[in-house]
Amino acid sequence: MCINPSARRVNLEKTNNFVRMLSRKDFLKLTGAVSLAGMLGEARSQGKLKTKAPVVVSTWDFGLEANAAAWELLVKGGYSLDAVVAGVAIPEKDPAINTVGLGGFPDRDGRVTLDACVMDEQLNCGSVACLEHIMHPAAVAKQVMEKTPHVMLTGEGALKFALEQGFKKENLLTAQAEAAWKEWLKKSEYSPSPNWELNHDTIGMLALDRQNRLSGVCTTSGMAWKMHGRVGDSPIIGAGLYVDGEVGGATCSGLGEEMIRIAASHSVVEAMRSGKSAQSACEAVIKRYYRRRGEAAKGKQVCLLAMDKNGNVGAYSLMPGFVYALTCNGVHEIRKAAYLLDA
Ligand code: SD4
Repeated sequence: MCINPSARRVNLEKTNNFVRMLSRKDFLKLTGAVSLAGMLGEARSQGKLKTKAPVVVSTWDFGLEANAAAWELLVKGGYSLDAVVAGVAIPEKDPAINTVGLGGFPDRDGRVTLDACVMDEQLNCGSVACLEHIMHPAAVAKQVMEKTPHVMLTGEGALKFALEQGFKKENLLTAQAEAAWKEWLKKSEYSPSPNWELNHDTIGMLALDRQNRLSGVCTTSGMAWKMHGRVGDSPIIGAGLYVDGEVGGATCSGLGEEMIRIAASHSVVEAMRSGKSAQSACEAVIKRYYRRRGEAAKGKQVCLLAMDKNGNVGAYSLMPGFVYALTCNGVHEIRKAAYLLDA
């Protein structure tokens, strides 16, 4: 079931425009960065350099603009946690993106409810779930982490806290999202299908800063037309996001219920801890998921993105279609993830 084919097109057009917008000066900077990248690669292979910092990676094509915002802070020596929250604020405030923040598709009752979490290299973490009326749930999650003794606030409590922190109460249901919801109401069928990527586009982002501090964020409006109160994987520490500065971090996108079952992000980090690369850790977790779930996994999508503590990145999904945005050495690029099953 294709919930809103135009949503994806909007994202791709925006990505292309963003790449086109790079000026000649930017291009020269990028070209310079490429030769610098070559030198860095050589130094690394000679064992002189350990990390690729700064580096930032995020899910999906809209991650390109989000990475650019995070990158601005990272190159100035900013903290990775600030960078990831600033990065995802871009899609969160974009009304044309129907899967994150403002403009997110509502639940079956017409309410836009948002899930988000953050985590840093020291295992500090914060989360909000089923938060209404606040455009930047990731920033609220960071406040939960920094200003409360708790990890997670939900619903009314999360909203009350956000307002106390000075966040503005807003209507997040755009006219376009409301029209799509009213169209859906005519049949009121909810059945996640293999065309999942038109329905599920969470942004998860991981960044390593110049001081080799690794942080992550995950933010989403969750599944369109979900039951009111449904919480996905995205605000669950260990499912939608996990970071351990000793090892690396992971985040995910796709059908949240499946990610929660396998504590997906935590599983990837633990696989890296046991010696796997970021790439083979993602592959091992998806393969184990499929082996354990078999028929029940058919038609579902699970997408994993990881970065180890040195900035090496891995990505893998169950089904085709998962892309991610990588920014390293000042070069912004979209990469296709490898996958296990054909559609
Ligand atoms: C959820 N995992 O709420 C989220 C949706 C998603 O890409 O990932 N979209 O289930």
